[in-house]
Amino acid sequence: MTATYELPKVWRDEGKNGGEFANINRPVSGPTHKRDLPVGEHPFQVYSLGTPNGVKVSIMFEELLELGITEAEYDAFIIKITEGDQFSSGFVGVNPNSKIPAMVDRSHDQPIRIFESGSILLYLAEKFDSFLPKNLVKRTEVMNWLFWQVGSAPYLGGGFGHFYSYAPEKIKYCIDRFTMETKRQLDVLDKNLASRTFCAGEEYTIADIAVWPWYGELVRGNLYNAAEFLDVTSYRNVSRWADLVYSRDPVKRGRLVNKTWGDEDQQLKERHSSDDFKAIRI
Ligand SMILES: N[C@@H](CCC(=O)N[C@@H](CS)C(=O)NCC(=O)O)C(=O)O
Repeated sequence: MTATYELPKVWRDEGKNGGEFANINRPVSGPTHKRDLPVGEHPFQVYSLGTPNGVKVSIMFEELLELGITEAEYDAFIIKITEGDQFSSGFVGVNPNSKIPAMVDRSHDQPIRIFESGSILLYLAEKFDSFLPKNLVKRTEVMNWLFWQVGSAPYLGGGFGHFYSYAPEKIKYCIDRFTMETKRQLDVLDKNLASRTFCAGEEYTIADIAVWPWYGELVRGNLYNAAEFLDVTSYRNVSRWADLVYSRDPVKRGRLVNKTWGDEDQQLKERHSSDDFKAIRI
C-alpha cells in the first residue's frame, strides 16, 4: 500500500504531478492560445494523432477510399497533444473537449465540425452508406459494439494503460483494479467473437474499426507492452479476429497515419495523398 492521501475539504490544483501527461493536465476547458488550424485541399480535414482513438478515423477513410469513394479524400494534420496543440483556439473551435480525433467536413455550404471518434465513424458511415448495415437488427448490433468500445476504452487506456505504463510509480491497487476490468472486457469480446466473424456479426463494420485499434492492437502486443502481463494469447477469438482485421490493406495504412513514435519508417506524420504512403514501410 502506498501512503494514504489526506483529503483536503476542497481539491485545489497544485500544478505538476510528475506524471507523463503533467504538462497537459488542467482542471478547466477552453483554449490556452490563439492559433488557427491548417487547411488542406481535400473535402475532409482531420486533426489527429496516431493513437488508438486517432487511427479509427484514418482507417475509416482508407477503407472508404479503397472502395473507390474518391469524395472521401482527406488531409490528416498532426495535433501534438503532449505539446498542448489541442488547446489552440482553432482546435477548441472544432472540438470543445480538446481531444483528438476531430475533423471538419468542408464539402457543404457551411463547414461541419465532428468530434468524438464514435460520432466521426457514424457520420462517415451514414454519409457514404458504408460499413453500417441498414437492417434495424444488424445496425443496432453495430451500435451496441460501437458504444461499448467508446464506453470501455477509458478503462483500458485511462485506467490500465495509465497506471501500468505512464504513472510515475507502480501502484498495485490501481494496476489490479484496471487489469481486472481490462481482462473482463477482453473476455466479453472473446465470448462475442466465439460465434461470429466480426464484432457485430458476419460483416466488417464501423464497430470493428472502433474496437480493433484498442483491443486488436492490445492482443497483437502493440499497446502498453502488456501482452505477456495480460496473457493475451488466452483470448483466442480476439486474436483470430485481430489478425483478420489486420489483413486488410486500409487497416495497415490507416494505423500509421499521424504516428510519431515506433519505427521511424512506419510513421506517416501527415497524410495529404495516397502517394504519401509510398514513403513509408507498410
Ligand atoms: N472519447 C474520445 C476520447 C478521445 C481521447 O481521449 N483522445 C486523447 C488521445 S487518445 C487526447 O486527445 N488526449 C489529449 C488530452 O487529454 O489533453 C474519442 O473517442 O474520441
